[in-house]
Amino acid sequence: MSYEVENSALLKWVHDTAAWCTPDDIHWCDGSDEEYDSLMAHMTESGMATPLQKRPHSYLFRSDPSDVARVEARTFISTPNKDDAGPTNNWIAPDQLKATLRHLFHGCMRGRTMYVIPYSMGPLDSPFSIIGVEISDSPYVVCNMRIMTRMGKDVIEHLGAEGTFYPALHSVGSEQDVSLASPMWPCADTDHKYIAHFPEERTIWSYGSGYGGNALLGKKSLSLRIASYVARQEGWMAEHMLILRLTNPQGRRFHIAAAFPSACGKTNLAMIEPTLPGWKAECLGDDIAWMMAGKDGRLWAINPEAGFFGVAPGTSYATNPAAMDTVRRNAIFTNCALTDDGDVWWEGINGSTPGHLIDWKGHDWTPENKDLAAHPNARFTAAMTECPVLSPDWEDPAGVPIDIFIFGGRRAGVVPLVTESIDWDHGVFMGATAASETTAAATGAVGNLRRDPFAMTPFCGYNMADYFQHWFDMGDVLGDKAPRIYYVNWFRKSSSGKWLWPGYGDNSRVLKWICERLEGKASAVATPIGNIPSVNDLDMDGLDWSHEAVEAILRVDAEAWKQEVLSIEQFFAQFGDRLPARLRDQLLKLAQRLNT
Ligand code: SAT
Ligand code: MN
Repeated sequence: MSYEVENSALLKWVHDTAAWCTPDDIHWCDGSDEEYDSLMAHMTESGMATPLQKRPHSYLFRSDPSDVARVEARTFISTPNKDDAGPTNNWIAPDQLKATLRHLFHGCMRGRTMYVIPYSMGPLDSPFSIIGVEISDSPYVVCNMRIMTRMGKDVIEHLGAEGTFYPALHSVGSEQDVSLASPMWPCADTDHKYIAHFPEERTIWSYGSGYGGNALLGKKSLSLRIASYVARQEGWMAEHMLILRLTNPQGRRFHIAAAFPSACGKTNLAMIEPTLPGWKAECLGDDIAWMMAGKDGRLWAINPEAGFFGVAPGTSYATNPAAMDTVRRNAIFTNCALTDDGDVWWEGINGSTPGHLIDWKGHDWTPENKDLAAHPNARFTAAMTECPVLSPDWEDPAGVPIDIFIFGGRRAGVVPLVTESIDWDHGVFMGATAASETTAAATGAVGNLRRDPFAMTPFCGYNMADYFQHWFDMGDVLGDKAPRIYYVNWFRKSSSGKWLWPGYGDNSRVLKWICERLEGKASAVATPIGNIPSVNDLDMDGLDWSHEAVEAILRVDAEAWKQEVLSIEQFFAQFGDRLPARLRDQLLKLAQRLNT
């Protein structure tokens, strides 16, 4: 140990866990450059990591082909009472789940080193911040946690003798369970994977996966699942949202928090480079927002993370130049393809397709190959500080005051480009009924429509109906200082299947309309589903567009929305009596507006 640990609760937990998981060694992480480099050197030696000749201080990893995304079917919210986990979560009683896991974790670290990873979600000096300690037998996890969180010695110092921490235990699986999987990227087969959360104890146990949200437990597990549970108890919010600052040509700042399901463009919007002259965007976060009412009555937000874990495919200098610059150095890539001259490559990176690659499974690949060279959920890990459009205030311990909430998802039809909520309750209804076609970020079929309220379905650590109520309660607290709520859909298609909206930097046109609504400058048309810009309200300067095309993307089809009402009714039914009356009331009002 390169530092003194005085926290007896931590020492005891580490000692007990070692006795149970029986690692060969224990390594207390200090978070230093030397530690990172030495772990990378070891992983390079063992063949797990490939240093990239073309990108300074960057490495490529390939997962086992079965361990490429979050496993929602194996993710559990283990509250004593099943109803407290609710119908959208998998549940096993804590005693039973712990018994199963005790057995699996028993001796599981034999032959490996156990890493103790102290980390802080949020800047150490922020009242928002939470200290976690992850125990893991994966050096890949250590290196990713170093980028994604504030990790190491400073956290131990801050914790002191008496401080409390949220414990998270992670193993890629015992030798017995991983024997069939690739030795380079150990993981257990699907039936033995468990991403288990015990919200009452603020504890996480994750077994059998080394991938992303399954293994980097500060992210989805602590900062969303456990934090959302705690936030409700304590009266704050933990949301699956990017944070963005937009400054208009007159210098007025707007802070936006936006929720979209995984792999629906949060990172792109978080790093948007507006195509509208005079508008400036700064990134504060791309995945998670923790928010509290401040003394001034407004809602203040921080990003608890210190890095990006973004989807690589589709990222290019055309779609997200800031992300491309963010990963030029000091990055980790997972399941991207490798070029012959030692760079990473993925579908949609633009430029000519190389004549030869090593694909994400480690096989030779040529353009004739029908398989994708990079996995569609291939990822990059990069520090926030590498981002060229990072806001200088990204680490402000007080956070930033949120003016605007945006919800959205992928919808080929029905949902217009942008809709303004009528009031807070209607905005909560919009968030609660958000729907999206599924992506590769979770295992399972891609392209199916699912309701994903507030983009929190896989991340809410308690009954979603209570979560809806929490949103109403927060609205009551914030009153007229509450952010205004919008719903966007960048993904609407024409009947011939073409995208109707250019997206990316041109999304600034929609953001401009939203900001001007807040200023009382822009007009809107009231429709049964909310307020929508008329064609002339959107700034289309410099775009090659037709009146009909913009009309098509703003169209509200009442008949399609009547079908939507039926589907929402069905979706709400699963929550039974626990569904807030205010949501039922919103559905009724929508149906009435559509029928008149
Ligand atoms: O793998 S993660 O859960 O971290 C990424 C995501 O699905 O959003
Ligand atoms: Mn996410």
